[in-house]
Amino acid sequence: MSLSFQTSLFDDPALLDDPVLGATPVLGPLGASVQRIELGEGAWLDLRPGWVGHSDDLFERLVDRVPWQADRREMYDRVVDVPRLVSWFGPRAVLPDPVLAEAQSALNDHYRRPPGQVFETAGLCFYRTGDDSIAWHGDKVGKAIDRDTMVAIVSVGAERTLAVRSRSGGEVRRFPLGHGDLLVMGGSMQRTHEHSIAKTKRAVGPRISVQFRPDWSRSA
Ligand SMILES: O=C(O)CCC(=O)C(=O)O
Repeated sequence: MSLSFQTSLFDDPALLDDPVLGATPVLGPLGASVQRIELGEGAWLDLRPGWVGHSDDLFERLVDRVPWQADRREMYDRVVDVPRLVSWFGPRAVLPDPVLAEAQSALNDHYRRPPGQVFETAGLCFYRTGDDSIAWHGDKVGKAIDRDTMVAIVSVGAERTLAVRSRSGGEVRRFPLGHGDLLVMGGSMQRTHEHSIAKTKRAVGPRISVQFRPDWSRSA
């Protein structure tokens, strides 16, 4: 599959090193380049723009290599279709590009995850057009809803906006994500806040989001 989108300003075409696979995606450092945003109620976000270099090449690889499936999600008492494609890689699964395994390991090192909270699954979502979206929700899998946890999102392809709001009301904050950006949701975020990717009528290109999570089904 080949899709066109505006390439990242961080991806230097002169560095393309394989006519088929393109340049090898690479990770930048974390450390001081990560910006913490406190959201209140114990929730926080970390942002690291452009963490993955050659992210457009990673996007193309994931489009081709990942076994994409239609998404369905429990909403109240029903299971409904969600407009986007998904693929899930459980603990010890071989991830669809080596840079994703490097990213998972770098995140575990940077955040020093305790037992039961180590990033070990990867959920991939493919937003093909501005019609693909995910409604307001907090991640509530397994037993993690009653404790602090972390979800790390790497975005490649075109920019889409992740919106965040407190469950108790107040302002909606918007974070444009794409082209190799990293966003990490932490603290109480999945209990006290919700997030979404809204549909847009703007002519946006396709985006893939990679979400690293603990294996919440095994969290003690
Ligand atoms: O697309 C994203 O980056 C967010 C996806 C998300 O919130 C989810 O799948 O639960």
